[in-house]
Amino acid sequence: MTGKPSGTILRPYGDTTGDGMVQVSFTLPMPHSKVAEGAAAQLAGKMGIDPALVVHAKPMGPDFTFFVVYGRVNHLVDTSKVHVVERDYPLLTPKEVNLTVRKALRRRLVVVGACIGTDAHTVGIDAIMNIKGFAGEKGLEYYREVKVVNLGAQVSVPHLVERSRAEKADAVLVSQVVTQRDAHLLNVKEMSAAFREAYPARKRPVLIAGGPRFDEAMAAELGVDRVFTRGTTPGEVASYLVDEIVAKRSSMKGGAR
Ligand code: B12
Repeated sequence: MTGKPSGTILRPYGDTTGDGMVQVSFTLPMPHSKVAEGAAAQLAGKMGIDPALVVHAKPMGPDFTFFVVYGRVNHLVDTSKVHVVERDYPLLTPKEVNLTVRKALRRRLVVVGACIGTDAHTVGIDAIMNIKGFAGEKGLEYYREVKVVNLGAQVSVPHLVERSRAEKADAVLVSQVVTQRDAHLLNVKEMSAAFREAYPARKRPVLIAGGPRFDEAMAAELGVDRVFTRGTTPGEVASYLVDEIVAKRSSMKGGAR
């Protein structure tokens, strides 16, 4: 094997193409010592990294040590067997979004958003919803034909359902950043179940979950229509909403209400 990518089969690369070198980091619950560094190398070995070089070890308080390990793996990656969720809707400009909503719905599209459960990480949902936006794009508040109701942090599911009903929401956007004990998954499942119970199937708002540690392929499992993850921009969300609500659903529901 020359190390050169052959077709869809790849090796990772550190110094020379295809040399198999990777870098990983982790924390062990033990004070920093030579034994701790040996333990880190042992773990890396068990992960298939051979040889494994501990290139960084830093005490994290008296009882923990953080490591960076650099070394070679022999695994190959087959890109033809990778499954990802590709964007299946056209990216629209704010002008196109406004025009399409106005023409098709003849009213503003209503979006209700919140961080649910105990999660107080609002920066992500604010990046999508608030006018200041993200990555050079303005948030949904900037879109004239989108009414944005951002409920903020630590919103309970019953309150979210109640506000969505009161606002006649077309879409509900929830953010989950904390993943401890799978809180993000459990909270989103609870949310989607509550919406299914509260609405007849055809009247239910589009449900979107977002946050940095979601897997986009989990939408069905979580009971939502779409999952957005790291690096999402407001324009992607607006374009998805138009595609889902205007193009796919308004024919079912009857656009104006
Ligand atoms: C800022 C921050 C805080 C701030 C939050 C302030 C606020 N108003 O949001 C404060 C200080 C309050 C905080 C508190 C805590 N935090 Co904190 N925090 C962070 C930090 C540094 C940055 C998060 C952030 O703002 N990212 C920027 C935004 C723009 O990115 P984003 O959230 O990924 O959002 C993007 C996408 O994911 C997506 N997206 C996100 N949501 C949604 C929703 C929808 C609908 C859509 C479409 C898209 C979308 O779009 C966004 C733009 O692309 C992270 C570490 C890190 N570097 O990520 C830790 C981190 C998230 N926090 C963490 C923890 C543990 C906590 C605390 C529990 C700490 C403590 N012991 O008290 C508390 C929990 C408080 C609570 N009740 O939730 C951990 C979570 C670990 C885990 N496994 O869950 C992290 C990862 C730090 C770490 N490495 O340990 N935190």
